[in-house]
Amino acid sequence: MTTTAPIHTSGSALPVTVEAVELHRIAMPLVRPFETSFGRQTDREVLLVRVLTDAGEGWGECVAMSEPVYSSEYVDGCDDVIRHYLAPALLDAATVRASDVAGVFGFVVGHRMAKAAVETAVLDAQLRASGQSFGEYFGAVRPEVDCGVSVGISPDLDTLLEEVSGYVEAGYRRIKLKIKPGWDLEPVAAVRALIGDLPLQVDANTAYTLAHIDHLRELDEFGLLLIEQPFPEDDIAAHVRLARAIDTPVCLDESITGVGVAIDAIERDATSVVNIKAGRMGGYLEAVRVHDACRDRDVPVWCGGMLETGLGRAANVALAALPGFTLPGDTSASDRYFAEDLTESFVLVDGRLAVPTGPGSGVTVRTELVEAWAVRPAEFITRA
Ligand code: NPG
Repeated sequence: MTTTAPIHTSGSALPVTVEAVELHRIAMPLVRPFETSFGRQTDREVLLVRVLTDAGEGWGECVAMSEPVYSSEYVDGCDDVIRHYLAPALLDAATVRASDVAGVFGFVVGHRMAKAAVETAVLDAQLRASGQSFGEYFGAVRPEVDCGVSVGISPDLDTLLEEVSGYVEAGYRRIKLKIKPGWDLEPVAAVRALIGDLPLQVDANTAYTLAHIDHLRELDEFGLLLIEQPFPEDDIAAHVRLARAIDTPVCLDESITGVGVAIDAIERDATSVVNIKAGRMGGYLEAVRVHDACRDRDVPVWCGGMLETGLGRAANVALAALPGFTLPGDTSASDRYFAEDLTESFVLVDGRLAVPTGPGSGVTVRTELVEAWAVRPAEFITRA
């Protein structure tokens, strides 16, 4: 067992009183379409949460997609649950630290992405007021993080190889390919031939069934870092069977909704690597707990991505600087996603992004862009 850095959930950070919650809905075009086994996206609709507190403001980004195709959550649903349940509960609570927020929201079942967005906004306000960065609060141990890039399903192999070549040239330290039945061995073989021994992994987003085990075993010859979430999220047992059958490490994403599931999946040998996404787990505090549990069990973790703007990316990069994040994350530079980012841009230097050091998220939301990119008027929720 290793000793992990404790999360600084109390100490000098003073609680804040939330006076209002604002919900902003924006849409940003992606620089190129992103196709997965669950659909194709050409732009990113984003729900942003801003909390106004007695100690200043804080921002959080909700990672839910427009439609419930990655998980059951989606933007309209998150908007609704925040407006009707989470924001009123937060406004009713006298004063809160970020570490209290999960308890305040405990009466709402699920809706982790919505909860994460609000908790992050409170954490941002709290840390801005106390002058501490997300990285310091989470227990970051490095000033910059190794970055990978996630490559969508392409219309053909030539297009795929051209896209991958660009990312290799840009300096990414790992390539991840989206796969599905009918788009797996061939693209993986072609990319492996192109990139030599640069780290390569694949992500199936639940597109396979147990009937594909023999087929998936053929991936073993490509020396992949891991295969991510081949089977449905609630089927841990299927992943145990695959892990026994193949040499490629199995990594869970969608299945890991918190520390309890993470420990269970590890103890059952369903996963030997874990993808950590704070939104999927209800917030960065739970994400740190999952990191700690994995580290205690010598299970490497890496930071997933959900096509975040610079706001969400700032928090992800801070998280990815924790000691157990030993594999490059889906924490790519701003220009991999957007022509213009919502905050200052994240720029890849030698395959790495710098961890923001300013208070809170360390980045500034460009409110003129929030206004310019709005797809509906902002909603203001105040105490009843
Ligand atoms: O770089 O942010 C990124 C995208 C990384 O592939 C990525 N995310 O399944 O992990 C995933 C996938 C995803 C994207 C999931 C969008 C849901 C929505």
